[in-house]
Amino acid sequence: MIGQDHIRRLTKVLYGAEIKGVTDIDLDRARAAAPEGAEVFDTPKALIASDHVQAVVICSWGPAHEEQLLDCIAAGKPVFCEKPMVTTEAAALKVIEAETAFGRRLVQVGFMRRFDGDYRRLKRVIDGGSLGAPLMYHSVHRNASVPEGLYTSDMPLNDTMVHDADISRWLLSDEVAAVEVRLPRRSGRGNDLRDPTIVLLHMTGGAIVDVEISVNVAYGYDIRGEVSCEMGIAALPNRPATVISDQHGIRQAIPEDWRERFIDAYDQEFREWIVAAGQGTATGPSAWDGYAATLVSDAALRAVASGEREAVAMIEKPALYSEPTAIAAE
Ligand code: ISE
Repeated sequence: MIGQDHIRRLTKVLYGAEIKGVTDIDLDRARAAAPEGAEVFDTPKALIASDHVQAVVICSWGPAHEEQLLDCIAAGKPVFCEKPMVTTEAAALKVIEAETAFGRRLVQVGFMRRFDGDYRRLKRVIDGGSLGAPLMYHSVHRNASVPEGLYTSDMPLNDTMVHDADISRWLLSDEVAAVEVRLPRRSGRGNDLRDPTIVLLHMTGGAIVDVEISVNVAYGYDIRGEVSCEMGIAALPNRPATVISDQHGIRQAIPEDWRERFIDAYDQEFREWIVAAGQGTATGPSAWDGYAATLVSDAALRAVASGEREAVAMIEKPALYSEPTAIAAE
């Protein structure tokens, strides 16, 4: 789904990229999705190795990312990788080791919320300090539905909560120290997934984040966020949508899914990626951010099994991820 949306974005919306090749585990879908003139490759390896391919966008499912990312890094090609970057700590460490050995940032992870205007303004208010230090962040992340059969029981935490893990670290400028998970009784709406879920993130600095993950709410895609600080509250606004008043009351439309809610964020994310990739590097959320978010998902999955608070232990941050990547002005 997201691969097709990014093809549309790169061919019809943004300037500066050309799609030279496409591949998919289902080659018929690759053929159907490939824009005119793009080669359909049999395997990701063949696509990554092609001399016609300067940079790569990975939109396969999470467990396939490790090998594809390592191939891109070995080829020295900038790579945009959809979330989750990988699904295990061991895989995340391999990506970090490969990139640090290469010596230049190549990987950008698809945490598109960081490019959303509302989240950027929220962060500016928190960083500005006028409200004092953040104490709590309430994050609500609700999906109308997820593809039946394609969405496995670890995915609400690996694929969905991973956004909240990343945005919490970014908004609060802090790392996650420990994770707890609480599950209410199962919804009667006939879904095998553990859904909804409450995840508590204990940040290193003492702030606490609560995240509601729901992937089956039916009514739409509902993203909310509110940060309680020492001297006030900063919250994401409701989406601007026409307010309808009629005999049913006063209401506003809700986005159908993430493509609609984050359309501008995805566009901006790729605008910035195209510039960096054109210069042989990457900016935006890094492999370090992908690693950190993977550790949080891993800890959450352990917390489901144990019912306990599970600690998150990070390696020391390599210097490659401490400084912003230098990009020449276009
Ligand atoms: C889904 O898995 C995604 O990939 C989207 O980026 C996210 O916004 C959505 O809420 C997830 O469930």
